[in-house]
Amino acid sequence: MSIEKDPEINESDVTPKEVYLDRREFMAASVSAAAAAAFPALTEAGGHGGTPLKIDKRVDYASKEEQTSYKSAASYNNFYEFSTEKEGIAELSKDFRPRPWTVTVEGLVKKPKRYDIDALTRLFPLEERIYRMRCVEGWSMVIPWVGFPLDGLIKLSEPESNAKFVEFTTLHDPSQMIGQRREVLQWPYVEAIRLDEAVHPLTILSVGMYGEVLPNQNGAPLRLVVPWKYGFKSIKSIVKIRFTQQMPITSWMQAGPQEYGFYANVNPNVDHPRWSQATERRIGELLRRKTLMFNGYAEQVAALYAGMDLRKNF
Ligand SMILES: Nc1nc2c(c(=O)[nH]1)N[C@H]1C(S)=C(S)[C@@H](COP(=O)(O)O)O[C@H]1N2
Ligand SMILES: [Mo]
Repeated sequence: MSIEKDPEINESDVTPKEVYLDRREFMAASVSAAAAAAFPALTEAGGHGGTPLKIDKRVDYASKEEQTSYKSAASYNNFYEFSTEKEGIAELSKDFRPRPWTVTVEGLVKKPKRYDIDALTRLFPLEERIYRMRCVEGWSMVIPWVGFPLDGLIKLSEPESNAKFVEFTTLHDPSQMIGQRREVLQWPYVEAIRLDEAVHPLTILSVGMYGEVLPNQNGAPLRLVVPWKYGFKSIKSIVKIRFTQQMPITSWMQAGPQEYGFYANVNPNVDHPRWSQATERRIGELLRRKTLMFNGYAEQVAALYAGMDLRKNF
């Protein structure tokens, strides 16, 4: 259906909607009708309101386990920059501005560069990756992320031979992120992984989920996803990626070194000092499940830690 005004059509042929909607409402209706026409599959399947992304490849890395509902993934969040209350973050982040946005790649690389987020995204084919995600607090979800392997950006950046770690930094802007007005963590939020973890094919930079651009509460416009590690490694709203020789001090190591180690690999055999990590509550399920070694990705990643004592390197 077209609700555009056609000069060939006289007033009596115009859809009645236009008659009773005021001009602003009418424009809004036209825009959503145009969006529906452009993306019929999404709206028929029940779209979520985010901008749909063009996806080149889809792979399920979660053994066909049921996906967490979009509603849960978008309304039960950890994002201390806004609040420590998981249910409050969607609302508190609704006016956050993820564009314009730049991401700086710096440190021990031959090709340091500042990227516009959309230019960066266009450099890589987008993939949908369905991953299990496990929070250190004991809950888990299955999320269809949209993104690209971090390895692609690392190759473009040409790390120096002495680069051993990759450090990520979240935006620091207390005017937009009201949780940053209190020192609940050291701001800005910093996370880091080893370079060999960063180039691992399971490690992605995500720009979307459920086929759409990332909602603010999930880390728009760019977040890391490392599915075999506790959720806090998957840093949100990244503005800087820095290559270093020394192991960086991350925000969580700084906040509680006995509780949050650098590696943070999901490990049911190594308890958090204050609780067991043997089981988890999958959001949407009643009974707890057993937590899997490396969150179920042991086959792909265990070799990265060969010979390491995972109790010491937690
Ligand atoms: N910048 C930033 N990134 C962050 C966090 C945070 O507080 N700030 N929380 C982490 C934690 S503890 C988890 S479990 C995941 C939650 O991601 P989700 O809200 O998309 O499920 O984000 C991680 N990334
Ligand atoms: Mo978490």
